[in-house]
Amino acid sequence: MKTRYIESHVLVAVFVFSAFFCAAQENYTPSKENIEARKWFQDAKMGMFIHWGVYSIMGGGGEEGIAEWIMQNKKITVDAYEKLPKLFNPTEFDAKTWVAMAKAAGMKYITITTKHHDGFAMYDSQVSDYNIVDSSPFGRDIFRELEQECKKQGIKLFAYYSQLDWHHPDYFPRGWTGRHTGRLESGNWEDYLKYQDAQIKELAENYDIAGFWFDGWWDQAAHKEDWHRAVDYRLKKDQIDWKLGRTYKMIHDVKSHLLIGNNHHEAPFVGEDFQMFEKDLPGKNTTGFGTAADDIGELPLETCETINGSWGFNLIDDNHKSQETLVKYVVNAAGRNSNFLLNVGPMPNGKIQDEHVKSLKALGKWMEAYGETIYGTRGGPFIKEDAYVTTQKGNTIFFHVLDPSVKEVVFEPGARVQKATRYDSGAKIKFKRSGKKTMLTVPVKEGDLVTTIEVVLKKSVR
Ligand code: FHN
Repeated sequence: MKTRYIESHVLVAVFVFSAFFCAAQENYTPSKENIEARKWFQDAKMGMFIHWGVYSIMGGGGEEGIAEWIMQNKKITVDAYEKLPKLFNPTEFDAKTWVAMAKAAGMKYITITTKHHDGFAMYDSQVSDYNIVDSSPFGRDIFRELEQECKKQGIKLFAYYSQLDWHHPDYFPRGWTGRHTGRLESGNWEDYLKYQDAQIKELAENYDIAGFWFDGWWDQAAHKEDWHRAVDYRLKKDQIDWKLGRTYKMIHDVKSHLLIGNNHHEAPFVGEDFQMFEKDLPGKNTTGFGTAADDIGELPLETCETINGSWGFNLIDDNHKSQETLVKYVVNAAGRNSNFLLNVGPMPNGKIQDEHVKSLKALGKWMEAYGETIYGTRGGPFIKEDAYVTTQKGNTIFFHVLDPSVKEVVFEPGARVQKATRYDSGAKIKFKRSGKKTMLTVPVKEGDLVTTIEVVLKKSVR
């Protein structure tokens, strides 16, 4: 099947307008609505990430560590890969079930792949027929169905969109991936950007979304055959110009409240509204390709992590994270003023696998009991790596003790401690002052995943 792409003269119209203003992006000032959206985002604290596409049919090919990267890792050509959409018929997909599951887990938004690196659109794109409505037997716009269901159930929807594209003939020069797809070694980069922006524009205009989660910029940041050498991909040499300013300006002109984040693993670029960290708490960079501590900007933060070891569905990946691990991730993120975006990779039949339904329910149980210590808070003033973190709301500080061997916490509150209690039972906790310091006794109980103490100060401190 040869894919129909919209004629370039139509795209020029999109581009002439936005190109003229691209410089203006450098002076980006978020609108009042955008600032309000950022506050909502920071209060929301937790979302569900969903990696779902025709790659889910392959289930990772029986190999750990790949799922949505199967086209790259197994060097599948475009011609071969285009057979997959014809097999994609997720008859058990039900937006109501997914949204209800996210809500019950304590999530306030969903971020789903509208197009991953394979180039296949999981929404009814008018720009290319390489999409779920025009090119699969399923023929339904799952993004529209999720948009409608999110509105009904009162949570927000974000669009993950991969700038990297292993299918489009004009994604040229190639980056350090997508070099075994059988495409001609030629193409027009500007035409690809027009195509990319036309899809982004139709998502922004035609769907009621809260923002964009971009990915794939890093592919052009370095021409490396070997992913593992990409750690030096911050090298600025021979970098292709993504003209992000033009894209961001176009989005904010369509709807100024849309929140833009880009998983480029660099410090935030002008025009972005939140900063994400992949498989890491802000600035930890345990992955090696992440964002270093000194690159944490002033924007709202979001950490994303897989519920097992894979983003897309992987048949043999049984590294399912425990309830304790997930709860501690939420708490550690919130303690560092960051949201937590937890990923599931649904199966090709449209269902989320049982192990992850169970994990989400367990997380929701904790959030139901302790959500008040997370939602609407900001990172607290006290933290001791692996021992405890704090979240804060006004003059109340929640100490989340992560290590059960910690029996006391000593801190300088900066204001008089009026009350200290176990959050769950309200049982008073002994504390004593010594000079500027206060010492809290930590009443760890059997079964605590995290021991949360509520400390009320005479006045708010930062
Ligand atoms: O290559 C993608 C990967 O498939 C996945 O989408 C993650 C999610 O954060 N982002 C890229 C890897 O950095």
